[in-house]
Amino acid sequence: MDQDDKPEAGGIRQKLVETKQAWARAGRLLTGQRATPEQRLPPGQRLVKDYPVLDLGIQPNVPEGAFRLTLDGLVENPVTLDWAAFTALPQEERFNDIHCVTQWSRYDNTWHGVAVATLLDLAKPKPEAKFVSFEGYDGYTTNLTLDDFALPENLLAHSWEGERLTRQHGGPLRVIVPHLYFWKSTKWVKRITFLAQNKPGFWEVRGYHDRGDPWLEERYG
Ligand SMILES: Nc1nc2c(c(=O)[nH]1)N[C@H]1C(S)=C(S)[C@@H](COP(=O)(O)O)O[C@H]1N2
Ligand SMILES: [Mo]
Repeated sequence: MDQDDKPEAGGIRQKLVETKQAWARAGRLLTGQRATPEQRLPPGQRLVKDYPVLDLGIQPNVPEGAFRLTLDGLVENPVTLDWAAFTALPQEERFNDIHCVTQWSRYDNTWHGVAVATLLDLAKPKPEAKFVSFEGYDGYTTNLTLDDFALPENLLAHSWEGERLTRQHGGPLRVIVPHLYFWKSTKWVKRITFLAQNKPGFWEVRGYHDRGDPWLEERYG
């Protein structure tokens, strides 16, 4: 493994960030095709059987006992849930495909966790809330519209294929938003903030698309 590709103690993988920013500038991987979700593999994607790990190289250790998830911003009922409170919420299963903007797609993933609808019922976003900002324990951020977040297939997942999520894949808890590129699915999720204005996140301010629909090839923008 190239030295520069290794996680650096206390620092993000700067080379990976620079490479991905350069891809955005160059429009790398764009095929110019458009497809609908009925075509299972989005344009420019390559199917993998393994489950790659993608992050900035900081994989925070968040024991369940130290875990807190905060829902705040424009909500009637701001809440911070500890692990017991989170896992006491109704548990659901989702089955879907995931698509990373670096070109890999993985079919048939089974997740367990809490549906976004359950969290929205709890926090109760105000009518002014139109956007959502996510923060991970590694400092990563991303953004969605509230409409994209509220879709029924989305989950806050603690398990994949019947096992607790590993630390590498975002355990103890990560967001799963399967209809958008996987950078929109925050690992080690810590805070979900409801906003009136859009707040672009880590990759969105580095040349990546604000929405990231794989079937429209919304890689960069
Ligand atoms: N907190 C956090 N979440 C993150 C990232 C990250 O660096 N930090 N990387 C994103 C990217 S680019 C991808 S493709 C997926 C990768 O998830 P995986 O490692 O489980 O494959 O996580 C997304 N969520
Ligand atoms: Mo990614």
